[in-house]
Amino acid sequence: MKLDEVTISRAILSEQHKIMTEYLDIDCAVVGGGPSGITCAAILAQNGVKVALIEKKLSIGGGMWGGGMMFPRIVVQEEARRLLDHFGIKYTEYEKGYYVASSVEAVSKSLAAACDAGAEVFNLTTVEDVVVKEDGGVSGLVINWTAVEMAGLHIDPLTMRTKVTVDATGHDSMIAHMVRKKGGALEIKGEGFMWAERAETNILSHTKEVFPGLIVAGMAANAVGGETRMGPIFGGMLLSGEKAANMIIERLKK
Ligand code: 48H
Ligand code: FE2
Repeated sequence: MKLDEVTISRAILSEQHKIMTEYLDIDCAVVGGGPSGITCAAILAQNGVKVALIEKKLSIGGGMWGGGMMFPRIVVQEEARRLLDHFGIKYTEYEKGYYVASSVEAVSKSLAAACDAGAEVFNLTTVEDVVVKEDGGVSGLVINWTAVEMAGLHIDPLTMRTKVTVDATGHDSMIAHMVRKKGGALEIKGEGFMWAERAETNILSHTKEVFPGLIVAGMAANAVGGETRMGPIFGGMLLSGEKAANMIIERLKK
């Protein structure tokens, strides 16, 4: 077949324009494409929720790619093994209840599941603010190209409307900080020292709506909740993403 460069360009622009326009109004935005955000977006999409996974970096995966200290392996405990199975991620049992998986496979397969189910991924996109109107809850996100932020250019953003937003931005809990900075009634307690068992035990109780329309998941949940960190055990991230998704599915049914 004959190839035309301009047709290639037009195909990209036309398709992405269609998708972006369609996704300006969605059920749920998951901000942050780390393990908790991917899991959340995958389960939402698998349940028919119109969900955008927004990631500021080029690649999705957040802190999971690097495993523990760049050894590309993650540990997942018994309680979360079913989520490895759910995504078809292979693992070996190191000791009773300690499962070891490839971090690269874990990112790839969970992300593939999210894409297969219809989650739309917006990478290279930074959430720089939230929309809060008279009802007092988060009802939208203010987005811009990450490249604009990196270049320090003063270019105004665009906005998308959401019924619910998930802050899955990891240690920095960026969305919660934005809400608080602008006077939202939201307490951010800050992340504690390393204590894996405590962090993994309590993460689900911190995975909750912390401000109307805003649910925190993954490391952001522990950072907002004043909880400890856990190092390269990822069961809590997967379970937290799943819990956030289930809360949203229930809410959208009402
Ligand atoms: C768009 C943004 C923005 C923004 C940030 O850090 P993550 O992997 O997050 P989690 O919570 O799913 O997983 C945490 C895990 O990776 C980890 O660090 C663990 C378990 N640590 C334990 C320990 O002891 O250290 O991913 C968050 C993602 C990243 O990819 C960011 O680039 C992205 O969010 N992000 N995306 N707009 N404003 N801010
Ligand atoms: Fe971390």
